[in-house]
Amino acid sequence: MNILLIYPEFPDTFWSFKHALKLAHKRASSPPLGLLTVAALLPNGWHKRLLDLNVTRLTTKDLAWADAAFISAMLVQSEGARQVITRCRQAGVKIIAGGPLFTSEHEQFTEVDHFVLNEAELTLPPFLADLARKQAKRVYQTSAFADIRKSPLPMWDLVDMRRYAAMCLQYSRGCPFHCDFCNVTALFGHQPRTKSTAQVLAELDGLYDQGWRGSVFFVDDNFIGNKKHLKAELLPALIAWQKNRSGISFYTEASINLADDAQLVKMMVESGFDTVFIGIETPNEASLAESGKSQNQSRNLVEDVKLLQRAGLQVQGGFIVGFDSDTPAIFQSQIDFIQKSGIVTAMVGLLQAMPGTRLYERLKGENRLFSKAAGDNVSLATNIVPSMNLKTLQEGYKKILRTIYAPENYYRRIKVFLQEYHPPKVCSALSFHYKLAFFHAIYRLGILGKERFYFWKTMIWTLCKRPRLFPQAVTLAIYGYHFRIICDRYILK
Ligand code: B12
Repeated sequence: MNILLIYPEFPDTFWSFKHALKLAHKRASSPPLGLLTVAALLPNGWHKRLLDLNVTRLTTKDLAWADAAFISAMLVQSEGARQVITRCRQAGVKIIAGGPLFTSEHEQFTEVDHFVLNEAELTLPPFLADLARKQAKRVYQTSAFADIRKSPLPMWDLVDMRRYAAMCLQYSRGCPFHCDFCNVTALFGHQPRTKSTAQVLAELDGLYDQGWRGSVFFVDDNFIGNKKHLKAELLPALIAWQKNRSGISFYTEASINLADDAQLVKMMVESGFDTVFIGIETPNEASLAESGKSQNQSRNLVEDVKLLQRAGLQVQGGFIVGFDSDTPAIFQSQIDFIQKSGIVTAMVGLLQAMPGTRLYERLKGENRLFSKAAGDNVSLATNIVPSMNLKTLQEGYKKILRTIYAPENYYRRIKVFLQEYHPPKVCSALSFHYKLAFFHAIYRLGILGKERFYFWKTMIWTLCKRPRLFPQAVTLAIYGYHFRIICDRYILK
């Protein structure tokens, strides 16, 4: 069997980082780990090729070679997925689809031959067994969660690593918290499931031995979901792993209670973590209470962020407006919070209700859902009827984006962050691509850009006051360039 593993193209969104990546001559942020895992679950004798359409094209020759296409996508890739499906269909290639998009709405894709939904560790083996007997059904799904200690090593040899900004690795699935708008527990469970330390090290060795140097994204829903296991096993092993290696740093997602555990933070930094994405959501206590985000309540969130920055972790933050408890005062409070915290990469979204969440059920009961959730959370779209007037909400949202991504405020945040930040000892190597990005940044931001005054002011300040942090300052300036393009082209137009 000749198999294509196809990942459709992402649209131009906040999260695609396309404009920033272009400056570094990279095509995408990271490869599709789901498909690499699926590849490893397919029979050894099959010939497999990965086509991530964010870094390469799907040609007629590819389709002529293939017997079947395994497609994976998120909701945000719906349009790209439809195009791929049509082309496979026209070329007579059998289509097998799985991953988050199809798991949430497979009924919409009538041209797909087989849906292998939920976690492939559970649903792919019965599909393959039926296929071998020529009795494959149309849909395979399950409500059970896989034991990821049995997940295979992703097939890294299918990836052209040079095209990506980071590699990825998954240590755990699931989250112990129960925020009412978040679909993680519905998708992956309340009880975090972890891989063994040996598995994680084998995955890292695989990446390292294949020549990867740079950032590795632990794509966990909440990396600190099982703190005990982390502190006793994984982190000590990562610290030891780093001792004989260089050039690898880590990045992950975690909840704010990370700030309560100094030992955990110290161990994470020692093992090479330099960035963490945290769902801050809102400085409005009433909205935190309303959404069940108990881990963020009754604490000084700005201080928590600063504590992490001082310890060596850059904090990226997710923010939401549009909770029932939000009044129009929320827009300025969010701006003030973001500016004060020095969270440079602040992803602000309108509240949306995803199927499977408590929020979705509540609003459905109150007749306040008017369409399905858009796949992209940084946009003017929402599928809920907010308690605040929708126009007021959207205008307030625009005000937040306009303010926090305006060069003056964005570069001010870089400074606030760099003043606080203590860089960790373990760092990513400054690659050729980084140096290339640096020269492009000088040209695009420092010469052509309207922001050039703030750019140079920040760079000169950094060189004088925090010279070691110069690479971070340049990288953040490049991210800002991407965010501004997305805001101007799609959100604030
Ligand atoms: C890493 C990640 C990203 C990376 C993307 C990296 C990449 N190359 O794709 C980044 C940071 C860019 C990203 C961005 C976004 N993401 Co994201 N992301 C994730 C995250 C945390 C991990 C994905 C991953 O690699 N998992 C590990 C692999 C092994 O699991 P998997 O991909 O699910 O694959 C398994 C199964 O799904 C299945 N499977 C997958 N594909 C296929 C294909 C076939 C044929 C078969 C048989 C099976 C199969 O088998 C695999 C093994 O079990 C997930 C949450 C999660 N826990 O999965 C969210 C998640 C995928 N993201 C999500 C969303 C919504 C987004 C954003 C829109 C931002 C947002 N929060 O709104 C943006 C959109 C991207 C864009 N460019 O605009 C949602 C998707 C929901 C949906 N139904 O589409 C998820 C599920 C998070 C959530 N809480 O809902 N994301």
